Amino acid sequence: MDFMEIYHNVIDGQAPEVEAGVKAALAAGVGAEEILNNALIAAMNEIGQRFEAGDLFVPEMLIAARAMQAGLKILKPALAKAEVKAAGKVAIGTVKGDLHDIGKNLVAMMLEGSGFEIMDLGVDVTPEAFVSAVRNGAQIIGMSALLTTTMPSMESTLKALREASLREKVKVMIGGAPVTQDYANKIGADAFAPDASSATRIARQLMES
Ligand code: B1M
Repeated sequence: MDFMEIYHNVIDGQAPEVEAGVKAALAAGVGAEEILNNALIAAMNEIGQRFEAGDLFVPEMLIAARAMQAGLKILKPALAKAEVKAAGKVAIGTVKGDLHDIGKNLVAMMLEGSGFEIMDLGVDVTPEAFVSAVRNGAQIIGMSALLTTTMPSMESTLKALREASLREKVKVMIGGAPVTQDYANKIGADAFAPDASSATRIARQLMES
């Protein structure tokens, strides 16, 4: 399968064409994860590199992101082959000050697909909102950050959980492009996941630990 057409349509921000391309690829029997990795995520990586090089700016990045989201919407049912039994309750959000939600949505989608109940807290989520989610039954907190400047909010959330005496009641998983295992160790999170499929595997392990 040649993914270049979908790839270029994401970069050019052509949402209807991306939607049509993803539908056609699925109809031709191409796997959803293959489309995701080789067309959608690959295109966003290219966008990131061009942005860094100063070849494009925020508006172009935003329309490319919208085009990617349009493709993701079509992939969702194929990625989320829901299992019957709820594997656990996960409250997921992008941390305070950070508006990037594509990776967070992808992780939520994959978790949902592997049987987790998802409380999607959205973007720009304060430590207090994560704390409330634990009071409302979340067994795992999933925090996403795409900016080095917003990563410290993960540590603030852990502090808020300790101050509310809830830290022992919940597992905390973190992720996002600038986040690392070292950072997770440093701030005392229970786990780091580098991508959406490992997030699913790790969330299951956290429920068993
Ligand atoms: Co932004 N942006 N952006 N941006 N943006 C980055 C992150 C950047 C790396 C681009 C660059 O310079 N190369 C850079 C950050 C630099 C840094 O801090 N180190 C950057 C910047 C600087 C900014 C602004 C400050 C730009 C400005 O205004 N001057 C601004 C900040 C706004 C804010 O948040 N307050 C900004 C704005 C935006 C847009 C709004 C235009 C748009 C976001 C639209 C949206 O999300 N709805 C945007 C985009 C699209 C990007 C890039 C191009 C793509 C991000 C993306 O969606 N990737 C990005 C460059 C890049 O990362 N290549 C960039 C695809 C996605 C599937 O990957 O999110 O990494 P990712 O998620 C992965 C894993 O990380 C992991 O699983 C996912 C799937 O495998 N994962 C988890 C993510 N969360 C997880 C949670 C988990 C586990 C795993 O557990 C809970």
